[in-house]
Amino acid sequence: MKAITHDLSASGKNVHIVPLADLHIGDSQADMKAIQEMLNQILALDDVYCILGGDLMDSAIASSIGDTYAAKLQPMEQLQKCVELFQPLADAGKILGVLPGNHENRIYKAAGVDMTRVFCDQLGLTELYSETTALYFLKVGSQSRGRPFVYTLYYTHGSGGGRKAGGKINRLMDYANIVDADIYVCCHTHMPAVAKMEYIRPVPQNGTLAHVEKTFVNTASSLVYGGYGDRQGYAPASNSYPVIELHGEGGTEKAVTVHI
Ligand SMILES: [Mn+2]
Repeated sequence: MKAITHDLSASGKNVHIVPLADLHIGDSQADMKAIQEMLNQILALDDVYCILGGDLMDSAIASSIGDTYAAKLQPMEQLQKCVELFQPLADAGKILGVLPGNHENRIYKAAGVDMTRVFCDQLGLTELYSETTALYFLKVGSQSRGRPFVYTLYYTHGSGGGRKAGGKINRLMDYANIVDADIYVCCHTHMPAVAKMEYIRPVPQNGTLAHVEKTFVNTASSLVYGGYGDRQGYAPASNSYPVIELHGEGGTEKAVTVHI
């Protein structure tokens, strides 16, 4: 787990984070038009950022379960396409972090080449790359006394969860056993969802109990139904990516709103 700090408080406004993952670029079912539109929006809007959570490149290789022959782009072309798509966002400081997914890891396992690391090196994002998971400290907006709010966001590509919605939510909320954070984001399950819980955090400085809220977010995929998922009997998945809004405008209480 890599700790990364970003100061996003310059505007004094609320900040929006789009957890992008599971684009599966190269797969014949990846919705390239929708991906381009999403990236254009992130680029065009102030105080909107993204974090890249893996499976950007489908990386179907000879030894993997995906359909290598139906792929629209081969692994090298997938890397080039990703660099081309994300270059403007990287240049504009819109990418807060990058993680690999199990799909890119197929190439690492087969050949020892970390495609996500190569992607980051090409975009000048090496410092923002974690080969496992990440915990982001995000400074946002301005409290009533002038200091920024600081949100903690744990981000993982994720694994497991099974096929059922309940199993995916159980897996997501289990990440609270690993680290204390305001927000937990998991990718991989292709099921956009949000859940909240309250948590009691003792404050040793004054002997009180702080009731804090934890927000759990599952992000989406860009795959339209057909191909591998159809053949394997997977249910069609929504392509609506959640947007996480971090309150930054006044008061002293942190607040997280998730729009799906
Ligand atoms: Mn995955």
